[in-house]
Amino acid sequence: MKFFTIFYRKYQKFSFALFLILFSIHSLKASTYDVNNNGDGTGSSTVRTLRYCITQANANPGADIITFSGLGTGTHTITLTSSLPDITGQVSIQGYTAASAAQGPLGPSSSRSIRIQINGNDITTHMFAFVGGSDGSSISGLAMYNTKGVCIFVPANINGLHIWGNYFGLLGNGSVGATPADTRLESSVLFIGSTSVAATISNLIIGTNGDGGSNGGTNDANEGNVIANTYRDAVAGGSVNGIFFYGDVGLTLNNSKVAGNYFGLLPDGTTVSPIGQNVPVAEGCPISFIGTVGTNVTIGTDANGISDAAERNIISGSTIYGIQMESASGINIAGNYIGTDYTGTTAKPNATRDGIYPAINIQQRAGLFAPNNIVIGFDDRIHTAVDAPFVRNVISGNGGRAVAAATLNQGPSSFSCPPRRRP
Ligand SMILES: [Ca+2]
Ligand SMILES: [Ca+2]
Ligand SMILES: [Ca+2]
Repeated sequence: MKFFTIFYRKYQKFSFALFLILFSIHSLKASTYDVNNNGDGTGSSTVRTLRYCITQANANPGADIITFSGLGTGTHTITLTSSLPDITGQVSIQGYTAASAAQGPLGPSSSRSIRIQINGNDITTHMFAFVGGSDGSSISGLAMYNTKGVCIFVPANINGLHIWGNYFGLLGNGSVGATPADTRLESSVLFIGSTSVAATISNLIIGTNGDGGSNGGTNDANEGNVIANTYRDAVAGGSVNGIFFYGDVGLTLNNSKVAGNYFGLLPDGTTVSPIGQNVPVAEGCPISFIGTVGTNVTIGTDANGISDAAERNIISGSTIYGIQMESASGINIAGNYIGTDYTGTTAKPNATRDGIYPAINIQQRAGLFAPNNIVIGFDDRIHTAVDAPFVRNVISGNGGRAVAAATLNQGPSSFSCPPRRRP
């Protein structure tokens, strides 16, 4: 009898411990919030707007998932009335869960179908913001357009954000619509960094993450974003870049990459929808760095033997630079097509405005020095001879020179330095 009493007590303790473990696992279990209403109201547990689902995910401890299956078949437009709530916890926003949506690679035979459209409705603030606490989040399968504010704002110290398989400046069907002015983006599209405090951002992946197989299969080829159809309004001013790494007050960027995206082209990889068009002064390019201190930052391929071709960015159709680096360091630019279509053989020029801008511009801003340490193509410190065919950029067909490096106040130079403007 004594034996059984001891056994029972032990078991009781064990079962209580098990209960505590299970309880704590349950309380941190990822919850899924399924959008079933395309309005922009506060919503409720039965009228689940995107705004409601973000609020719920923020309030629920631990990682969560936001899906869109409750909207049913077809294409659904969520028209914003203001910025969505800041994202303060880990969340995976999964546009491809919409009933009629399909992932697909970019290029002329793309089978991609995006069915969730976020119409910015010309709001002048950001659509999404991933702020402190949102580490490890992702956002995919959305078409964001028609805004005077930033589409995705990343102003805080975060570790881990994957932005993949989205269209920016386009409808879900990959077009600019019948009236391109109704879909265009009039602010920098992805704004990485803060305008008020120094930020450290790590493991930011824009496009293909090059893992070969996460996100439900070997879908690196499906993870590229398209950023096109930007426009700088002469009155509103500001810099209208595709991706703006903004470190005017300090931006440290670690282990991050921009890979597998199209800039300035539609998803067919051929049709130009320019970045920075119609500008009275030069402002706006596909990728722009200011004051960014990078470590292991890659634009293009890492040449590690996994998905290296899928990691190529195509950077074309910019009215000025393709890539601008102003006081930036620690950046490898490898394996991209800059100034061509998806084949790398037909010109789709950058520097179309007046032909004096180089495709890649490197310069220092007075008072904001960064030791450049920028590699364009092959570097025997990080690549082997076998990598050479993959890390080679094609920089061709542009209106201006391929690469220029200069200090801001060094002159005379044959290219102009754009005036500094606030975002
Ligand atoms: Ca949460
Ligand atoms: Ca992947
Ligand atoms: Ca790779």
